[in-house]
Amino acid sequence: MARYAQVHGSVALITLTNPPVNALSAAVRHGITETVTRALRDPEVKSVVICGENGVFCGGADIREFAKPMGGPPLVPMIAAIEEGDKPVVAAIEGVALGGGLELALGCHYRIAHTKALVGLPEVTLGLLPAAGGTQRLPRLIGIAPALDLITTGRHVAAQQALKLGIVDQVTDQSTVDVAIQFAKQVVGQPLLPRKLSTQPTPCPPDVDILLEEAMTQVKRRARGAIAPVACVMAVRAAATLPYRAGMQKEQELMATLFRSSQAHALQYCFFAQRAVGRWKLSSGAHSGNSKPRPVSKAAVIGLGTMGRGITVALVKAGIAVVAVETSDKQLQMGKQIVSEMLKREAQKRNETPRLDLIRFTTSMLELKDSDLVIEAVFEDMPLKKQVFKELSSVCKADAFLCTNTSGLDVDELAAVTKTPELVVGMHFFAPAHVMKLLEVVCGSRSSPEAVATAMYLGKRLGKVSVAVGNCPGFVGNRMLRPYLEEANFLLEEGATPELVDGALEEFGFAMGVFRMSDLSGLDVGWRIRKESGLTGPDVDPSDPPRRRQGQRYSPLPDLVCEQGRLGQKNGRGWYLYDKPGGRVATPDPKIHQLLEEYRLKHGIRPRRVDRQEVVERCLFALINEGFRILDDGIAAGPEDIDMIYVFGYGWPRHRGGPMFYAGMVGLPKVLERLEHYWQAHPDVPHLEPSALLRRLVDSGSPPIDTWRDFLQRPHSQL
Ligand code: 3H9
Repeated sequence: MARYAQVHGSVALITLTNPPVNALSAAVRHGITETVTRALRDPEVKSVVICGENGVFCGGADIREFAKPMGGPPLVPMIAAIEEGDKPVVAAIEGVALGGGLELALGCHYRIAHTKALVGLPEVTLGLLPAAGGTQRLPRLIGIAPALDLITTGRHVAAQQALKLGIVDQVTDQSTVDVAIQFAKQVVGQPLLPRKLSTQPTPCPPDVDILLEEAMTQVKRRARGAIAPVACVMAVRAAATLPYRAGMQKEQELMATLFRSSQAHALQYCFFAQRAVGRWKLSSGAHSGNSKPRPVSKAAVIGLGTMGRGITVALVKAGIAVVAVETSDKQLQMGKQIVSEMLKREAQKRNETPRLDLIRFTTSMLELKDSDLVIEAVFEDMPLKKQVFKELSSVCKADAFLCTNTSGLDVDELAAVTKTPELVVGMHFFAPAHVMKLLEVVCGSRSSPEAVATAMYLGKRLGKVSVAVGNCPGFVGNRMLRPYLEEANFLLEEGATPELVDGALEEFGFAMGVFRMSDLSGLDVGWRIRKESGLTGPDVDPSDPPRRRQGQRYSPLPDLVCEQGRLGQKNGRGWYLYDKPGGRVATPDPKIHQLLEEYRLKHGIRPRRVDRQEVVERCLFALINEGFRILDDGIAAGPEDIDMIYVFGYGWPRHRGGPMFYAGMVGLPKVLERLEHYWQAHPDVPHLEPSALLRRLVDSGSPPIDTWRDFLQRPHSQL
């Protein structure tokens, strides 16, 4: 796990060997301890170089070992032994030096990095802090402010930037190991004490207390309830105010608390779930391992509305040529102007030239004849989409993939109007499509494994977390959103206000509560869908009472709000009042409170006090319950898929792991009991009826989430 070699007579070369990222497993730590001891003892060895196999220095502690009892030598004394030794040790950093990997490098006396290397302390993203001396050595090396930035955000820093910050001593585009070996020979005999970071004072500006206080305020505001960023600031404060040993003591204490926290478990679950969703599997037996994607060098986007523009920008950013189609010259010019501005802004951020040359804007569908893959992003209207797909089927080459960016319409119905239904697949992007990380890849009943593989791979190229889902109304994300929104409306009827509901959900960790989110998306979107489904408007069954539709409870409140011309942020009035049309500053609106009071009076509802716990339980347990149904229906392969959809597409707080993980944390019996309770109180709300899968899991003793797949009964799997 750590290879030892003696090179050029006097340099010991220690190579970490634990593919793919040389994580510091017990065996690797054992290997390092043994080889370093050997190098320090060998009189022939004058200096040491530590590097990693296969062009990767080290990805940090082995996260898979966190769930097991600790074995092997601990990191802190291992790194201390390297630093305390009397021979210079040089870290040769290729690929990445992250977390414990960078902490190991900070314990070395010198650091040489390859130009393409990345360094960072991402522990905070796993609910932890750098607890192998990172919070104490990094501030001593680069100062409090930059160390706070790196440790509290966990961001990766490219080699040149690391050089500027003083994290590395030299950057090379040659063989890093060769350069490090030469360097190691040259520094023999030079004083080592100034290179031992633990012996150095932390450089502190005179206003360090203010700096730390401001950092704490900022971190708390951004953290949305996550505890690790707060602990990171406390640990850096210790580096600024305490001697090294006492600082290390504080680092250990804080780590012990974090390590046991449910947030750390949730964030580590997310780390693995994010990677697991890439390994998709269909009930036909096709999976990511046996289905090859086809290359996409030329794509097309139909429709340059909000979604089409974002998708075009995402494709161009990935270096893919795009034909962008609109129906009229006017629409085309408008789309072209906005896309160009978006691309310029994006390029400016990255200090690059905008690749406008990659896009061909046209009103002619005939220009699609050599596109490898087309993404339709027209208005969410089935007859219109069908017409587009018919046309695509006749103008595109026979093997072109035809994708629809629908947020919930039937992919099979669209596929049925084409000559190649096996090449039709859904690609559900989230707005803004060039920013949001989630892509739902909707597998129709006739989508070929190659079509699914290509859409999944394209998503990866666009930097998305792609999740394969089955075809049903709303797919996974929007299907689960429906009970969530409905419960929020029912709570308003019963006595809550938009700000109470949003406050509870934001306190839970959502970036935005349900009503602020609806205002942002535009209230007319849902209104149109409700009209089309006969829930409101002229098609409503006249025998339905006002608060009942299609045999179940219905709240017409969102329709009333729209009828008053309140469409959300875009016209400055929705569930809240905004500073201006398109403005973002939301204030509670007395007119909404009045509307609620009149509504309750009209319908004879006596308002009652709704507390925050009820908001969280009613909204989130209803959403989770639908998640269990989705699993049983075979619309999502496993709970990880649902969780990643919610974390990356719907603002679910990552430190709570996603809805299904959260259900496990709360305890499935409790979720079941609360759903039973609310269903009894509201028997006309079918989504509160506990799902069969939830009951089966509870009956089976509430097994851990990684075994839930064994309990799925999927006679009609859609995947
Ligand atoms: C830490 O260091 C605590 C310390 O302060 C000490 C405290 C005492 N462990 O992402 P990829 C696996 S905490 C175990 O697809 P890429 C990963 O699961 C750690 N496994 O590749 C995947 O497995 P699979 C701080 C790990 O090239 C495979 O490697 N470090 C680890 O896109 C490939 O990964 C971090 O937070 C690990 N540390 O990205 C860094 N890292 O094939 C976490 C990766 O079975 N890692 N795996 O799905 C990363 O950010 C990325 O993996 C990295 C490579 C950038 C390294």
